[in-house]
Amino acid sequence: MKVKLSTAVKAALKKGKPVVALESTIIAHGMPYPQNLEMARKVEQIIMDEGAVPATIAIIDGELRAGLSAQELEGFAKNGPSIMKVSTRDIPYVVARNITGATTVATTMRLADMAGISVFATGGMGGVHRGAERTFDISADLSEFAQSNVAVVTAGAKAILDLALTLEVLETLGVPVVGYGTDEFPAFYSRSSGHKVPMRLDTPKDVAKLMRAKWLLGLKGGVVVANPIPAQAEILAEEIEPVILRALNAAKRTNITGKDTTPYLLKAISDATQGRSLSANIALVENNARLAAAIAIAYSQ
Ligand code: PSU
Ligand code: MN
Repeated sequence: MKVKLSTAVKAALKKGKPVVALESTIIAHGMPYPQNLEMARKVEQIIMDEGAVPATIAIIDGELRAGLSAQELEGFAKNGPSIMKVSTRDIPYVVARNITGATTVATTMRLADMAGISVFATGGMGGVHRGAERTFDISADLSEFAQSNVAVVTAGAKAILDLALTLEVLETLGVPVVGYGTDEFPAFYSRSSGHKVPMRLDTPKDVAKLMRAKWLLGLKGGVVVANPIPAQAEILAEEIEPVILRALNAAKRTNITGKDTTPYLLKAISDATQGRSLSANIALVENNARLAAAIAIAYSQ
């Protein structure tokens, strides 16, 4: 089975031109309408302005897709949470039953790899949830980094997670975690987390070199490119942490588990900050798209 490519994505890949994959779960489950649609359009525009081709990835009527039409993008934004959130374990079910699904970071990485797309921009990757020693809630995004040969530009990992444990699991899985212009692992809404990254690079060209080195060595799997949120959009950790703790408590009280956890927390935090966390989230996705395009361009040269 192949990923069906849009005309633009197909032409770019054929000529070895830079392509940047984008996920659809962030549209359907990560943000409310209409901000999600504005974000999805803007991010595609940023990638085109930088000189690369955007490839938003999704599954439509059971068909694996890279590169959506304007109408399809709008459908994901408008139908939001009523669309299935598809992690890697769900792919066979969705395909076999011709279902339409939004792809998480894990699933988007897998389909990007299948399509031959090496760079992907998201907001913040999934990771080890706080309290995972009880719940075992560890995002499939992490295991996918051991599988799919894709560099993912992410604003660290979401601050709702346990960042120390997330970094430990990435180390175990053999995944390079690159601080882009930083020595610290960024914490999604905040630029710093207090956790050091194992390596730092400062230019798209150097990231492209690391990607090439990894895959030429036959080292399977992805690369985390941890790109801090722009300073003017950040919410300081001490300010957002109490809000996160309240959201985590509310999730526990209402028995939110499994794949509902991340969308629930993002919404609760956005409600509690009157949308300030949503603005921060949008700013960091745009920032990641810009860097991903530059890396894709460097990698294609
Ligand atoms: N980044 C964001 N918003 C999001 C996500 C990432 O800024 O909503 C999504 C991605 O699709 C990621 C998912 O894969 O959150 C993580 O979900 P889980 O913790 O259930 O694996
Ligand atoms: Mn989970």
